[in-house]
This record gives sequence, structure tokens and C-alpha cells, in this order.
Amino acid sequence: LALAPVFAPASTKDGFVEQFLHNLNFDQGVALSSSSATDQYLAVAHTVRDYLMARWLEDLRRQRETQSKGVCYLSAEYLLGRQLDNNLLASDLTEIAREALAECGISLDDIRAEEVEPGLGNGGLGRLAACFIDSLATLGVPSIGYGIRYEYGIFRQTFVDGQQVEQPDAWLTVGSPWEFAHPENAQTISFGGHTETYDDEGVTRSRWVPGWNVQAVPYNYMVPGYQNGRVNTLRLWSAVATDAFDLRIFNSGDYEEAVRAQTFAETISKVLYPEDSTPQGKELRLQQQYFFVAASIHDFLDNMLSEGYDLSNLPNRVIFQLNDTHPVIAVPEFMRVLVDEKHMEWDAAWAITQQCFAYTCHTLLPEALEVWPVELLGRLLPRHLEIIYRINEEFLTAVRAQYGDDEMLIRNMSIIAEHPVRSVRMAYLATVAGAKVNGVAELHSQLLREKVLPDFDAFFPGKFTNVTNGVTPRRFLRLSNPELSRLITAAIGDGWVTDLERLRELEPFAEDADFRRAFAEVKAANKRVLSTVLRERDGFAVSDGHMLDVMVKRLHEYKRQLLKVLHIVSTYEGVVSGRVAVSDVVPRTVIFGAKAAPGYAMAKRIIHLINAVGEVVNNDARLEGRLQVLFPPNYNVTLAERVIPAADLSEQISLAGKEASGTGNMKFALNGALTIGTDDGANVEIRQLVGDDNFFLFGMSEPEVDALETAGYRPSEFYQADPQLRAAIDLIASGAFSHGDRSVFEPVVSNLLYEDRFMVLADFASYVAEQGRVDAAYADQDAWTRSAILNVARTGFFSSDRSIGDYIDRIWHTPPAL
Ligand code: 26Q
Repeated sequence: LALAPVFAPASTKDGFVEQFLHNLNFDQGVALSSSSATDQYLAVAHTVRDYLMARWLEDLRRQRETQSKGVCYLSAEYLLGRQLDNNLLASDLTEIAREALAECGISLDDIRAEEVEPGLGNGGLGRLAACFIDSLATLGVPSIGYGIRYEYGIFRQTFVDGQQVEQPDAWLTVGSPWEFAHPENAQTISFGGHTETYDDEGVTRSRWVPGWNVQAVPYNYMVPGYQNGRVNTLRLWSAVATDAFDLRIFNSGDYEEAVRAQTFAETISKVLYPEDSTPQGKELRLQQQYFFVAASIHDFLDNMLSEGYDLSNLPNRVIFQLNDTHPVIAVPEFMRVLVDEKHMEWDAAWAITQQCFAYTCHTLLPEALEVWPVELLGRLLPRHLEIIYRINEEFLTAVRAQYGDDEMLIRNMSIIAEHPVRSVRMAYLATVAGAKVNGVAELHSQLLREKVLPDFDAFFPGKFTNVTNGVTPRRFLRLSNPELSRLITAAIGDGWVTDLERLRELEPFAEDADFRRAFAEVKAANKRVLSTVLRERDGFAVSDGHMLDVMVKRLHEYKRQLLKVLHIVSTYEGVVSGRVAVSDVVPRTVIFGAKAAPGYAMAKRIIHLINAVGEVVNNDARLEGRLQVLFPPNYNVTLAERVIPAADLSEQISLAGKEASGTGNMKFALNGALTIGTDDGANVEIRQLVGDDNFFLFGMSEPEVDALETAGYRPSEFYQADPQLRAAIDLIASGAFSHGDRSVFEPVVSNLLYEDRFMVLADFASYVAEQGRVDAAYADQDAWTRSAILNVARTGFFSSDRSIGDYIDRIWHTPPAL
């Protein structure tokens, strides 16, 4: 019975029509004639699901039965983007679906627009996780992604008078057709209470007596590989109250209180935290982290191991990859299971743990490194705190054995920080526990070793490595840029979709005038598509014939959106002051996209400033329409897929040494935008690959930044010394962009003049000079196109398939595909 063949519809137009109508009738309960667009979208999604189902069930079975080594990717975020198009492409059903729907009088394009993207992530880190599960499925790596099914994803951004206002992202309102709930496989997750020791036939053991618990209900999502018949799983956990949520209230018989308390439990997976740096030590956030990793570890141990599995073999069976420190509480949980529940000796358990985890770091900013106050951790997870203390004690004993009683060194390396409050340093815990620690670009990995964790690098030789990030070519080239994909495939065949280095074969076409013409036409067509999207979405009118200059990413001071603003203001000021003839301004449309963390006041002010500058610049006739600033609200994956293929210029202008990698930078280069960028993150590798002639480099290098910091940086000196910079800042300070009210942007101006932590003013002159070279280069359209083609041809390295290959070689050592 278990082997009974699973029904799959015929891969023909008629097969699709039949299944679609069936689903419309029996799942949605409507007739075609009375169905809404939502009904139709849901029925199409269910139809695609039906095609994938047999493969999925087969892969789920195989993953359970094979006892070969697999990867559990633990991530608090998956920024998936819309699923329909991706799943149609993966199952090679796009054309069949289009024709089938057309026969029913429905346009596939209209149906696509119905899908609300699951925004279960903040930005780069969450999108990286989504690219990685796509590559894992495409490469056929035995693996599962674990995370949280937030009921509300990243907020929807709106602007009111140019200022960000956040709206809840109720992405589940019409239900998600891609998920399967399995309440029967729920895990019970405990919190609070106390620990005690007890005598177990002469052995003293510890145990945790929790105070309350919640149910973790798994929701499975299909992750189809690209046209390879494989379907992996993403398993996201949702919190539901247990019958006895709070054991004390339950036992006291206070019924009303017990019912009230239940809704409390369900807040755990309610909302994604929208902060992606300077994390606050919020209790609910720690609950989320423990909730999903405990459920995931137990899910793996309960369901994936054969009967009577010898746990000492676990390192040959599984590697838990920690996506930043967010899932690091998995380490003491794993130890607790092995020692307290499986009664393993501490040393044996620790030896296993140190082989079963690996840690990826995504930052260099000290304030972004997670720490949890001991008081909070001990209250929520008392047994885990004891385990962390013991891990730390033994680690520091080993450090002392090697270096002697160097008190400063011990304090610097301790997993427990004593100041300002006693806290657990999660990155240190991850580093001590992990078999490997990796950064996400060459420069980042080097700085991680040399600047952030040098003592650990010395103590654990060989532990640190690099895996440069990548992006999935399926979503970010094949799907988002169909015209360029067609052109590439016509030139070199379609092998590039799963072997992106083959884009190299395009290099000779850069010298082919016909190909250049075709390439330029694709770019122009993509701009027209974007222009339509922005008109319909936001009511924007995009000018024709402009250079499209794009800066899309989370709003952060270190990413330096302000530098781009100063460039715009300076161009504007040049014209209105008469310093520059308007006819000398190369027509540009600058597009911003950025969400600010709701509590990040400076980031929100910068958003306000961008909108305010746009308002003035776009409406000043003296500019003759040559400079346009557009800031569509609610930048997300769906909008990224429209903006990136249309871009001419990609802005990657973070202060050197601050952006760990960046992944937008890769997407733009792959889609034939040229980069203006600093020597930071993966920009370094992009420039090495595309060549200096095809990249606009500016600004200080990381060692220069370091030197300036050491010498003492005084931004006002740059202001005083550079009249052009002074004029731009003065114009903002004058109230020119705030109806004469000087107070509105005063905090921005003051910060630039007296603090400027990310050295915007120090890099301004170099940036403006390089933008001059951009203008000059853009004047020769044919040469520009040649460079753009070379960017595409030379950036195949940035496929997430290559990243996953590097993880396999350097960290996971998993066997080849099943
Ligand atoms: C932590 C604790 C509490 C609340 C929130 C957080 C939190 C959430 C998200 C901390 C950080 C993040 C996200 C970080 C992130 O996206 N980093 C980016 O990761 C990319 C993928 O590696 C890199 O390309 C970027 O350079 C890096 O900024």
C-alpha cells in the first residue's frame, strides 16, 4: 500500500486544464464562470503542486530511508518571493500552463499577480537562505531547511508625507496553497521552570523541570529542483498553545486564566522581527529562536534516524548549518538531549556536537553581534544556561592550558561577557561549538579572522574558512529576465541555467555588433516593463532615454544611501546655482528601494530626506527633467525582479569593511548593470572577475578606512575643504527640501558634520569624480553595452550552486546526490 503509485496529471495542455478545473471545483468550490482571480490563482497553484507531489513524496521517503549524510539548514529567515513562477519553471510547466489557462480564458500573467509573496525575512540573509534551498534541491543534496512560519512577515512599507509608515503583512489571509500543515507531527517545546539533579542508579544526573510549553506544528513547503525531478522540503514551525500551556495555572484550576494564557503561546510565531542589526535582547525573540531550533532538532532525531541508531555516528549522518547566530541556542539544546535525555557522557556528547554544527557569520559590525543577558537566558532556559557555563569553563580551561593565566585574553575569549551586563556572546558560542566558521565573501572572511575573532583563529587553526555568497540563476536571471535569458540561450544554449560559469562563452559576443544591438534592445525592453510596473503600482512616470541608476537594499547608515543623496543634491545644486549647464547633465533616473527598521530613527530620517529631495528635484523645471528620483515604497523580492533587469548602474557604496558580502551586487552584474562601488564585500570579487575597465571603483580601501579612524576622523574638515560638498550640505541644512524648515533634517546634517561614523564625507569627492566617469562612459552607448555583456559573461561564479558546492567541499563533506 505504501508503494501505491501517486497520481500525477498528464504533462499536456489537456491534462493541465482537467486538473485545474477539478481543483477549481473541488478545492475552491466554484465554477469557472463564477471564479475570482484568487480562486483561479489558488487552483493553478494546487495544480502545479499536484504535478510535483509524486516526486516530493518519493524524496521525503528517500531522505528518511537513506542513512547517508544530509544537511539541516537552520535559519530564522527565508525571504522566498513568489512561488508560482518558480515552481512552474522547475517543473517545466510554464508553457503548458499558459496555453491551458488561455483555453479557459485566463491569462497566466494576471494569475501570477495574485500571489502575495511570503516575506519571511528582512533582507540579504533571508534571501540567501532562499537561494540556498533552491540550489540544494537543484544539486540534489540530501537536505532540509528549517525555520519559522511567521504569521506576519516583513512589514509593508508605505509613505505618508515622505515618511515611512509600517503596515502588517498579513500574507496568509487567503491561505497559502504551497504549504501542508502536519499537526499530527507537532513537537512540544518547553520553557522556563528550574533544573534539578537526581540519582540514576548511582549516577548523578541533571534534568530540566520546565514551567510552560507550546506546540510546534510543522508546515511543509515543496522546494523543487530545476527540472531534475527532485523536490526537497522547507519545514517551517508554527506555535500553537497546548492544552496545558502554563502548568502552574493549569494545575491551579484557574480556567479563565488558562484560556487567556493560551493566546500568549501563539505569539511566538506571530511576527518577524524587522530589525536586521543592533538587535535588542527581546525575550520573545529568544523564544522564537529556541522554539524553532528545538523543534527542528527533535524532528530530525525522531523522524530521520533508523531504529536504535548509534548516536556516536551522528557526525556521519547530519550537519546543522547555523545561518548566523540566530539558531545558536541549538548547540546547548543538542547537548541537553545527548547528556540529559540520552544519558551520554559529557565529553562524548561534546565531541559529537563539535562535528555536527557549523556556523556562518554575516556581519562585521560589533553592534550586530547577538548577546543574551544571562538573567533572561537563565529564566527562559535554565538548563541551557548551565550547559553554556560548562562549555565555557572547559573551553577556558583549554585556553589557559595553552596560553597560561592571561586574564585579558581569558576575558576577551570568554563566551560570557561581564560588561555592561553578564551576557552570552552567541558568536563565540557558535565559534567554539562549530566544526567550521565561515564568512560570506573573501574580504569578509579575512576580516573576520583578523579583526573580529583573531584569538579564536589562533586557538582553532583551520576552523575558519570562506564561502562567497551566490544567488540562484533560476529566479534572478532565467525568471526575472526572460528576454536576456532568450538572448543568452540563443547564443550559447541553455546549459547556463544550472552551470552558470558557462556564461563565459558569451565573452566573444561582446565584440559582435549584432549581439550588442540585441543586448541593448533587451535592456531597453526591460526598462519599458519596469516603467509600466511603476506606473501601475505607484503612479510614477518614468522618463525615456535615461540612465537607470539603482540603489536597492535595507536602509542602513553603513550602506551609505546618504552618499547617493549627496550626489543627487550636488548635481541639483550645480544646475540651480548656475555652476553647471543643465545641458551637461547626463539624464538619469535614480531609483531607491529600502525599508528601515521601525525603531531606527536615523534610517527613517534618511528615507524622509530621499523622498523630500525627490519631491523638489522632480518638480524643478530648471532641471528640464534630466534628473529624476523615484522611491517606490515596499521594495521586496517581487519588485527586485523587475528593477534589477532594467538597471544600467548598480550602487554598491558601503564603507569599505562594513558590508559582509552583499548579494544584490551579484544580481545586478549578472543582469548586465555596471557597478559603481567601493572595495567592500563581494564587490572585490566582482571587480576582479569583470576587470577594472568594467567596474567603477571609488573610495577608501579597508586599510585606508582603518588608518583614518586611527588618525582621528573629523568630517567637518572635509566639509570645509570641499566647496561642492559644502554647497550640497548647506542646501539640505537651509531647508530647501523641507519647505524652509531647517529643523527637519538638522539631525542628519549634524550627524554628518560631527560624527559621520561611516565616513560619507571622506568618500564624497572620490564618489562624485567616479560618477563623472560613469556619465562619460554612458555617452558611448555601444562601449557601455560591451562592458555590460562582459559583466554578464564573467559573473557566473556568483551562482548559489557554486556556493553550495563550496559548502559541500569545505564544510559539509556530504556525499554526491542520491
Ligand atoms: C538578530 C537578533 C534579533 C533581531 C534581529 C536579528 C537579525 C536579523 C536579521 C540580525 C541580522 C539580520 C540580517 C542580517 C543580514 O541580512 N546580513 C546580510 O547577509 C547577507 C548574506 O550573507 C550579506 O550579503 C550582507 O552583506 C549582510 O549584511
